[in-house]
Order: sequence, then structure tokens, then C-alpha cells
Amino acid sequence: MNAVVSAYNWVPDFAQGLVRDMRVRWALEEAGQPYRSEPIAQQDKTGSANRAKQPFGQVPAYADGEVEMFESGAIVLRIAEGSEALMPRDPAGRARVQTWMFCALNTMEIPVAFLTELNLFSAGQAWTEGARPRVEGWLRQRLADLSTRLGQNPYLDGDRFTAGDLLMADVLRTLPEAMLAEQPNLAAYVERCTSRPAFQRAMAAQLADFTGSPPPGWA
Ligand SMILES: N[C@@H](CCC(=O)N[C@@H](CS)C(=O)NCC(=O)O)C(=O)O
Repeated sequence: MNAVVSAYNWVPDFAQGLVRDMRVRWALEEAGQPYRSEPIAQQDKTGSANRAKQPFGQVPAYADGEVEMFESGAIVLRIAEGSEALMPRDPAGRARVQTWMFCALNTMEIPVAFLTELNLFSAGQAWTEGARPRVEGWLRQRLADLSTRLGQNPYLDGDRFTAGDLLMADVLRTLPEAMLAEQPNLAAYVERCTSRPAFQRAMAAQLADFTGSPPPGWA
């Protein structure tokens, strides 16, 4: 059975191309695994059918005939474990890639998500300005440290792209351009990763699924 990935059939403009099924689609494209998406309407995300697949009423969920999963990072790990294009086979190489995957989703995505909360979801609310210096300082330090470690290497594990880069680039590409540009090697790294044909195909596929309408009451 080809993999099936849940997605949305509509999101607001600012979220188009950024929904987390992108990571899963991108990994499947890199691995050369055919899949189909299963787009759902916003008003159905908290229904029992979606919650059976994704307990939090979100996307993505994933099935491939052998397993049923949610959590984009766990799904990318599953795909990477089956594909040398995303993870080397030797134990030391696998451990390095897994380390970068967790780094992307924990060390980096947590402060990135805080900034997104300030800039987007809670934009304009008074409390955000008090929190901004702390959040931006925290994130800038993480970016500086990551930049130092990457150095002039093309990818986090050296010369080859892995699932660690896939998740890291997917997290970093959501940053405001000006903040990412403060670390030119990271900006170039994100550009290098997202210029990959597999990323472009994943992006086109996510965008093509937005054929639905906003939920009732959407302003
Ligand atoms: N940790 C989850 C997060 C999933 C997630 O945040 N999904 C978002 C789209 S990017 C969603 O469906 N949000 C709708 C909501 O929370 O109501 C993962 O990585 O899969």
C-alpha cells in the first residue's frame, strides 16, 4: 500500500506551504516513495474520524499498510529508517542523524514556535511586547550556536543531506527572513535544502490540495 498522509484542504494564506504535512511529503519525495494525501476540511479536524488518527485534532497523520502514526517527526523517522537517501545505515551515522532530528524539533523548534506565537497567532496583543526581548534573545543564541556548528559545511552531517537537515530546514524556513539573514551560513543552508527538487515537489503537492473553503464563521 502506498503511504497516506493527512493534510488540510484549506488554510489561511499565511500558512500555505507551512503546514507540517510538508515534512512528511518532503521525506517521502526524498525517499522516492509514492504516497497520496488525504485532505480534510478545517471543520472536520476535531471530529472523531480525525481524532482517531491524530488525538489532538491536527495534521499530519500517516499510514503505510504496516503502521499508523501521528507526529511529523516520528513519521519522518519512520520514512528515514527505510531509506538510505535520508539516513545512513551504519549505527554511528544513524545516531548522528537522529540527534539532529531531535535537535531540530526540540532545541530549535521550541524557540522558533515562541516567536511565531508572538508574530502571528498572538500578534498585536499587549503581552507579546514584554515577552519579545526574552524570546528573540533565546532564539538568536540558538541560531548563533547552530551557525557555529554548521560552519561552512553544506549540511549538518557534513557533505550529505539527511533527515536531520530536512527537519532543521523545515523549522528554520518559518523564521522571519531578516532574523535568519543575521546568520548568512544558515540562510544559505535553508536555501540549499529548500531548492532540492523533492522539497519543490512536496510544496507543489501541498498547495495543490488547497481546493476547499474557509470554515463557516472564518473572518
Ligand atoms: N507536533 C505535531 C504538531 C502538528 C501541528 O501543529 N499541526 C498543525 C498544522 S501545522 C495543525 O493541524 N493545527 C491545527 C490545530 O492545532 O488546531 C506534529 O509535528 O505533527
